[in-house]
Amino acid sequence: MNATRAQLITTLQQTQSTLTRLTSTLPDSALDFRPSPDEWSIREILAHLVDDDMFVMRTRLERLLREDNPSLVPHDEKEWHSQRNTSRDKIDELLSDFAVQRAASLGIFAFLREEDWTRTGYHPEYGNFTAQEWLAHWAKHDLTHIRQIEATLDAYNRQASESQ
Ligand code: NI
Repeated sequence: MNATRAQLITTLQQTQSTLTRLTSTLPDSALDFRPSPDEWSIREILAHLVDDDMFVMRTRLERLLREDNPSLVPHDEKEWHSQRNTSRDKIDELLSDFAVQRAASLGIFAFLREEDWTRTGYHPEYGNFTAQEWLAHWAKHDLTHIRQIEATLDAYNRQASESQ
């Protein structure tokens, strides 16, 4: 396995422990805090990461592997947010659901043979991409949302100290 690929997989492996470290002991007031009315709370970011692994990221990877250059459909996050299942929104549920989904996703990456990494799909926003490029996109998506959680937590802590 090449170094970049191994590094990207390590990034995906580390997300679960990073999310746990950042969020597992937060009070509900921090989990539900919004930096602004149209931004997601930390709880919603975690739910997005669970659902994305289950319904978007891994589903697209599976289609890449099973179909020849499948045409993938854009995922509407606003629609997702308004329709999402909120029945497993407790912090321990979100973190354990993420662990299960991420393990399943990593299981697929571990299963790929060298020739599988060059399989392609087409997406209207991203154009043509390979399984390898999808892995890079996925790792970047993790890091973007981890930074978003950190920034939201900073904003929460700032307003909490200002209101004292
Ligand atoms: Ni996202």
